[in-house]
Amino acid sequence: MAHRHVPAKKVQVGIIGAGPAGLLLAHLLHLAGISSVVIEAKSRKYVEERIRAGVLEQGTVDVLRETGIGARMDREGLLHHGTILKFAGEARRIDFQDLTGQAVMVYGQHEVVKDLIAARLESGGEIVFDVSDTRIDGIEGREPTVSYLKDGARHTLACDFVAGCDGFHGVSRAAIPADVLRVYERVYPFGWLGILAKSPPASEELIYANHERGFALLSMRSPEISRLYLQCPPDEEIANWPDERIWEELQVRLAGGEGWRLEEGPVIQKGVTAMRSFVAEPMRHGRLFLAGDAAHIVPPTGAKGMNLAVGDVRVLARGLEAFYRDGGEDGLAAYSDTCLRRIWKVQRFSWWMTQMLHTFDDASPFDRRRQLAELDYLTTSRAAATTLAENYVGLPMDWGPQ
Ligand code: FAS
Ligand code: PHB
Repeated sequence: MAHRHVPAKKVQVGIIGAGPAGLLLAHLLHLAGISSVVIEAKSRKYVEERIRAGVLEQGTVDVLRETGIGARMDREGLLHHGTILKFAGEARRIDFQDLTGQAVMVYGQHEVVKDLIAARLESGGEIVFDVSDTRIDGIEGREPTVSYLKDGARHTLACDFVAGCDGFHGVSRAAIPADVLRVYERVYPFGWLGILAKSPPASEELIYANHERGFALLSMRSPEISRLYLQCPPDEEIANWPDERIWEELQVRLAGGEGWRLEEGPVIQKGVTAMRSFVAEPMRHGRLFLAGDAAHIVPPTGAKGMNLAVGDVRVLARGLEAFYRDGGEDGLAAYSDTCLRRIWKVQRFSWWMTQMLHTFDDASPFDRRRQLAELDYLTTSRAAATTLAENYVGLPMDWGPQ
């Protein structure tokens, strides 16, 4: 069906995706006086209610505060100075503050998204929700375009640059020629069943549990709302898990044998997330830059997905700022390599946390005892605990050449 074409709109950066990556990039560019338009396939309500990540590392907290987006996070977020590992009937704490002098903030990704959308709209930013048939053209030239359908018409953004912030299932990654793109992937033999429940978290800090029946995680969104996960088969049907069964399994796996109990409550959201490690290289092709889940996925065990997306766009915003300020292209030229140095270190950490905390059907008795010995070593050696802590609170930013 032919659609009416709306005359192209000139914008410096066309951003695809209103997740943390796209929204933060638009905000950072605005502060630098660089124009952008964000286009988003879903509705505003959908993206603001989509429950995903929960832990902000120090660098993410810093950039939100430094750019005027941190007020509600500081009011409503929960500052955590450590985390608890439960295994072999024991509970042992990793003290981030003592080991690194830093902490993490527990504040839902959907809350960050709400704050970023509000800030963009308040400062006159343009976010086009409910678009379809997004297309990217001309990225190997100097005048790429992004076009999309909205209200029965095809709209076109004439850009200098395109930021592909459209997540794992977006269209941006496919715009890089197949003979240029390299993909690295590991798919795990399990997933996470996650619930959001109206029940006070039974611990002030997160609990990561390695139990013989499988991994479990106690997290939270507020003093009234718990966020809990348990390891399940990767293709698990949520229908197999009535609330009673979920709570019963969580009680066993998180109690760690010490008789400790969760306070149960109404489950207000539940779902199964598959788990993979994924990296697409390079993250730039011509005038297209990939950022966030469009370029990489980590298993959520290390609480890194959103934080990596934030790191990408901080580097990209700096490179674009230098380009528009004095024509410098070093930052943009190094963007992919700069981000990938951090991404691969975070991939390692996320894989390491996942292999250490989950049960594997093909694990031998030796593997099982070795896994428990690693947790014992990690929680009795300051050097070993420091490696977990420094990765969990976030490695120092690597800005690359400026
Ligand atoms: P996002 O996927 O957040 O945003 C991309 C946006 O692009 C979406 O809004 C999408 O609708 C839009 N889009 C896609 N195609 C488009 C198109 N063609 N045109 C226009 N718009 C398009 N991370 C953690 O750290 N901890 C967790 O517990 C955790 N849980 C997760 C659970 C699930 C189910 C998923 C999928 C991810 C989870 N993550 C978690 C990772 C998650 O937080 C991501 O890392 C984070 O959302 C990355 O942000 P973005 O790169 O902005 O991508
Ligand atoms: C969450 O609160 O959703 C969360 C916290 C830590 C993780 C993963 C998810 O490692």
